Amino acid sequence: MSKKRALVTGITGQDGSYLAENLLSKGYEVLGMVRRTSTINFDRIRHFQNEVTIVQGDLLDQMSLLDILREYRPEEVYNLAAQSFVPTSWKQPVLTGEFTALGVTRVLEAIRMVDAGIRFYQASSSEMFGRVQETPQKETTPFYPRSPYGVAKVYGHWITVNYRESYELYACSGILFNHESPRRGLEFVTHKVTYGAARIKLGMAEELRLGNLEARRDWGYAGDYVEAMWLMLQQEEPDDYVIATGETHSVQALCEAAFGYLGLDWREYVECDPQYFRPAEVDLLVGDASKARDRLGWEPSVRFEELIQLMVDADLKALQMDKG
Ligand code: NAP
Ligand code: F7E
Repeated sequence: MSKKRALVTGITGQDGSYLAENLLSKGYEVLGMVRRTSTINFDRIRHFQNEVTIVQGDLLDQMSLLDILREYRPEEVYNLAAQSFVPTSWKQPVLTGEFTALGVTRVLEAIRMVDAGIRFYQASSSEMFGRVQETPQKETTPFYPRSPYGVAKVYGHWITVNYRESYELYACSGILFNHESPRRGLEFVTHKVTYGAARIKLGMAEELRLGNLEARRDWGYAGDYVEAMWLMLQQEEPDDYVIATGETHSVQALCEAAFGYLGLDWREYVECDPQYFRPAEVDLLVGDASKARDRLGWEPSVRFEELIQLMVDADLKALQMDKG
């Protein structure tokens, strides 16, 4: 039997790297879309780079997406590429809209034109709930985004639903709450804290400057969340699902967990810095993933404390290796 073929946009990102590994372990042939950069940024995929086919394309470039689908004819497309950092979306709102919103339409148009049988996953986000209209948030909770990123993701979600309803595409929107790992970008708060605490522990830094310590998030493990993406594309009917742990913790609790694990008191090292506060904040997110549990059989396997500890351990190890 021939292998199933999947295209992953954003393969060089956190989720793309875990999803590609996950698909390879299931026997898939994996195509990874990368955009042109002057220096190759394959840090997250280097260890399995030879097992995937790298194809060049960009969410800004419709022809490149059409060409990839025409040439490789994947059965599944996972659209993970985006401008994903919320603060940058205020600095570059138009570019964020081009990548994170219109980019989704470009992928869907390419699917519609090349093969409407291709199954499509869209990386939607809990940031769409923004100023939350109910708690916990589930698939039916109304959206109220609070950043240009959140607004762009609402567009991406609805265009996915619209193409499903207009053209009968098998298109799913996965509404994923924050998920983290040692491969998370260092600018996101979990990794900023675990890396910062590890540097302080090793005597490489003296303080850590953060923004709003009161914001609360539902943090899960990226490795668990990519399995949910795959499960969504294996059902009889396409649908939308919230993926979350159902627990919420503040940024302060994150500091307590990371510094505490290293035997440090976070209050001695963390400074609040106004530059990290946002023009509009998402104060509280906590998801209800019971639909995913009931229909996909999906459950998170890593809880908050364990997640933070595995990230601290990975940062300590990497920093010690750097030190020689
Ligand atoms: P990430 O680490 O920031 O990765 C983003 C990926 O998108 C990178 O591979 C990046 O390529 C690529 N990309 C950006 N612009 C592109 C363009 N114009 N054309 C082609 N590729 C482009 O993000 P992540 O954490 O893995 O998240 C994956 C997806 O899930 C994103 O859509 C994000 O918005 C969404 N999401 C994430 C979370 C979360 O908690 N992680 C939660 C909900 C939704 P370069 O390496 O070249 O920059
Ligand atoms: O912020 C607060 C900040 O940048 C979390 C993306 O993957 O998840 C991510 O978006 C919270 C916010 O993630 C700092 O104000 C305090 O309330 O780690 P973050 P995010 O904005 O929730 C969603 C689901 C996505 O879809 C996005 O793509 O932490 N915070 N101090 C800080 N945040 C940062 N980054 N840096 C600080 O110093």
